[in-house]
Amino acid sequence: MFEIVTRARAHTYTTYKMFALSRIAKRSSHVVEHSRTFIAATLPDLPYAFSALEPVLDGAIMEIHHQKHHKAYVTNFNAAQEKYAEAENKGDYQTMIAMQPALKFNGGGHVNHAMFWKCLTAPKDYVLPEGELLKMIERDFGSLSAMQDKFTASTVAVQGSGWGWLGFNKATGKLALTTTANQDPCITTGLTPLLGIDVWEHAYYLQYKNLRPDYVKNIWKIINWKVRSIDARVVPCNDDNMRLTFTHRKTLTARIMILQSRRKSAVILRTRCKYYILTFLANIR
Ligand code: MN3
Repeated sequence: MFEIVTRARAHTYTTYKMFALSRIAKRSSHVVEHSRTFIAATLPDLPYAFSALEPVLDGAIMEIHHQKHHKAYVTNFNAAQEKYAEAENKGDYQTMIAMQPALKFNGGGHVNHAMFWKCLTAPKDYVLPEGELLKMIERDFGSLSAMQDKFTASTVAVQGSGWGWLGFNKATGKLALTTTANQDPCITTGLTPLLGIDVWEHAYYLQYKNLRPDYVKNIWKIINWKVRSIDARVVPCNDDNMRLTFTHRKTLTARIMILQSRRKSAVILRTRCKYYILTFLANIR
């Protein structure tokens, strides 16, 4: 899904299939030269045909939304990343700071849409949420329909362009609803996103015109609850997956280290006991 573009001072480009951000420093006699790499975003394929979501969402909307809008966010995000990398390479802090809005807007546009496509499914494949997620929805909102009503009301009320979200609050262990303006990702509110609905006019206007409430009410018929599970709380269907997997790995490593140190302590204790017993036996002889 990603490829890394490495920009070196010599203006040579090399592409690696890697998943990590890295920095290589080369020393010469007078200068420290940095080659900055960044993860170039790529437009993901839709997991269904453009027309698969009809009659809730027209194929024409899906095609333009994915091929034009999402693609533009990807292109502009990569251009911003490259410009940022160049500025960082030169220690040009003014430009680095000035690039933040472009990174947030276009990067947000990319991650939000990449998640949005996965949140939808063909009407024929629709199934209700179940298991741990349903239990959490019922615990935190009373019922699925109560959550949907609250979500619809807050999302329809977004002023201008933005997104409605169902997220998980790691601090409280509860689900929560929120909205964001423009392309601000859900994570900027402190919630881990589980479900996002795009209420930019480009997402519905061709079909629903000015009737945003009808669009949001109808979209519940094509929400893909199948990918939600207990894991949805910690593994949302977006690019956070890698970071969270890394967190899991770190936790696992920490647990192994504790176990190893306990085992080591036990061995030391056994050795010491043996030593004391032998010393004691030697003394009484
Ligand atoms: Mn959109």
